[in-house]
Order: sequence, then structure tokens, then C-alpha cells
Amino acid sequence: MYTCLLVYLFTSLPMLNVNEIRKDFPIFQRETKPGTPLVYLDSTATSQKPLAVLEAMDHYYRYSNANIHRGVHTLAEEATALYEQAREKIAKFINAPSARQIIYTRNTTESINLVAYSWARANLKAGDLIILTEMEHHSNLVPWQMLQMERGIELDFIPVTDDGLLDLDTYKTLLSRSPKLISFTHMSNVLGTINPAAEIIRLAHEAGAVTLVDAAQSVPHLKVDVQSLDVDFLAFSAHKMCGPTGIGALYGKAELLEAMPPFLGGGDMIKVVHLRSFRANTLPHKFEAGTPAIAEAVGFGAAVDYLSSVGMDNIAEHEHEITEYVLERLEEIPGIKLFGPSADKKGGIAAFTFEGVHPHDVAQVLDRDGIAVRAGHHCAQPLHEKFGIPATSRASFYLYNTKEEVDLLVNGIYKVKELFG
Ligand code: C6P
Repeated sequence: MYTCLLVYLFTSLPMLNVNEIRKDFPIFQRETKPGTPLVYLDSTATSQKPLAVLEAMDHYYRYSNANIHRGVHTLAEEATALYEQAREKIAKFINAPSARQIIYTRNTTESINLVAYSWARANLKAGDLIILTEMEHHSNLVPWQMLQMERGIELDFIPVTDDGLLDLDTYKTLLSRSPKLISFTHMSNVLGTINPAAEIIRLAHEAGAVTLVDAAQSVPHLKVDVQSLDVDFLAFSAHKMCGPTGIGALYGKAELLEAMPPFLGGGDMIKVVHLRSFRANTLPHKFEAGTPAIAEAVGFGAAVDYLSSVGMDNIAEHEHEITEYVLERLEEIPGIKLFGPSADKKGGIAAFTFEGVHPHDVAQVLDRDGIAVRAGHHCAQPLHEKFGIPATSRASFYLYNTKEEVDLLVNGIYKVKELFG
């Protein structure tokens, strides 16, 4: 009987104690408008930061601040150890075989550019095909368009269906043209679609192509395992996963990273320099020129510790519940058009238009009640063009959001309706 009771208690308990989690984030103590709590529904743009991250960075600056890999004094050794320990944590978080396969960059955008400048310029020539998708963020479009202009490589795109999914039949047809690279987003920052990354990668490998996954929106919200995905490159940003801005990571398979030329030249990325030549450093330092974002790396490590302590499965489960709820509530409102698939195929993102009201006006009216949503094309202009709209309003959710906040969003939209008739 006790076992039954325990099973009942555990299965009926919420995965996350969101009220406790919210206490970890100092920003939720403030009001952006007097008398109204902050309802932060813009984590897809950047997440809020828990105290553990703020304190780790503060502690580093107060007690261990020094440059890394350069000095033998105590502070330099401490700073180096903290910087490299964070890399180990990040590697473990995505199940990378080794920390030397984690390259610190400024963000997802720089990680993708690193692959475009180093791997692609060393391996691709005019006429070679790169396959992207119609749902890419500009960060996974423009670097390849620049390469197209410079090298004459070809670009083609996996279409997005009306439901906001990738058309995998067309993908299979595109693969028959022997592409060299498939670069795609794991989770759309507009539709929320979680793409079947393992399948896309398996098919790409069968066709002899290299794969790059833009994981800016997946690593913060889902358990991502680079070895089970068998992905060649994976890019993500700390600031979307409770960490600081100014730092991100590129994971790469060791044999690819080893063979790639350096990206930026300068200090730390070299073994030896003569007046007319240099020898590049070993991984991962080969790709990390100049003094890096040391405090930010420490914060990145603390963010990974924080997310791991909450549990990525718990976070995904909580966000799934919120997503189901927000889609259900928004669908009730006459004039709302939602973009993207059903909750079982997407993460916690609800992009919508509201008949007769510009998305910016929606966001501005919501802001009066302290509700932060983003409006615009969300750096995915071609996707909006595909749906024949210039912009959407977008509410996005993370581990600290509640169903009560969804209700506040819905009430806010009814106010927009009153205001604009
Ligand atoms: N999307 C959004 O509001 P950076 O800026 O480099 O950290 O991340 C770029 C990026 C790349 N890919 C995807 C899928 C993204 O969502 C983003 C960032 C933010 O949707 C800012 S535009």
C-alpha cells in the first residue's frame, strides 16, 4: 500500500518546483512597471541568470582574476584552472568525448562562422552544394551566402511545410545531389519545431555529407548528446542557457577540428612564432586567439552546473506542459493565428499574429503590464516571407515560467483586443 502511495505521490508531483526555481533568479524580485510582476516570456532571445552564475563570475573577479595560459603565479593558475574546468563541464553536458573538442567562441553565430571560415573554405569549391532549411536563423544563412558570393558554392533549402515541419521527402531528393554540408537548426526560434536531428544526420552521412547543427535553442531546453546524434559540428550560446552573454561554444569531431586551419590569428592559438611563420597550437587552443572571455567561461560552467542540478529532463517536461497550455489558451482567442506544429513536436515557443494589430503593438501593449514578449522577424526573415507575413509576436518559455504567466499573457492579449477593437 505504501508503495502505491509513494508511486502516486511521485507521479502526481510536478517535475519542477517553479516557485523555488524563481527564487534563484534575482531579476524576478523587480517590477518593470509599478505594482506588476515581471512576466518574462522572451527566453528565446536570452534567458535570465540564476544567482549561482552571477556569484561564480563575481567570485572569479574578486578572488582569482588573472590572464590564463600565460602566467605561473597563483592567480594565473587558478584562472586557467577555472576556465578549463568550465570547458570540462560543458563537454560533459553535451556528452562530448573530450573537452578539447569544445571551442569557446563568442556565441552560436561565431561558432557557425568558424566552421564557414575554417572548415568550409578549406574543403569546398565552386559548385559544391550546401543544404540549409527555410527555417534558419540569419546566423545559419548569411555565413553561407557570403561563402556563395566568394566561392560560388551552391545553396539549397529543405522546405518548411504549412504545419511548420521540415519536408523530409524533399530533403531525401536533395541528398541525391551529393551535398558537402547539411547545416540546420535543431529547434526553430520562431516555430519552436524540434527537428529530427538524428535522422537528418544519419541520412546526410549516408550521402557522404558533413553536418552542422545550430543548437542555440535546443541545448538550453533538451538533453543533447553529440555522440548519440553523431553530429560533426554543434553550435550553441551560453546566454540562452542561464549563462552570460559574450560566450558560446562549438563542438566538433576531433578529426575534423584537427584538420582545420586556425580561424583567427594571435596569442594563445600558436605553439611557435617566427618572423615569417608560425605553428598552430593543439586543440582546442588553436581556435582561441587572444585573451578570451574568462569570467564568462566561469559563468558558462556555473550555468551548466545549475541546469544539471535541476535536470534537463525535468526542464523539458515542464516546458512541454507549459507549451500545451499556452497553445490551448491562445487558440481560444478569436483573431490569433499560431505558427508552428502541435506541442508534441515543438519546444516552448508560441509565435503568433493577431488579426488587425501589428505584432509590435501587441508587444508594446503587453509591456504596459510588465509582460515581455518579442515582436519582429526574430532574425528569421526568409521564414516569415515563406508564411507571407513581415513579423510575428513571440512568447517563449523556460524553466522559471508558470501557467499563471500564460494566463496573464492571455488576459493581456484580450486587453490588446479592447484597445484596437
Ligand atoms: N535567436 C532570438 O530572439 P547568438 O545571437 O549568436 O547567441 O544566437 C544566434 C541564433 C542562432 N540560431 C538560433 C536558432 C537562434 O535562435 C539564435 C538567436 C535570438 O530568436 C536572437 S535573434
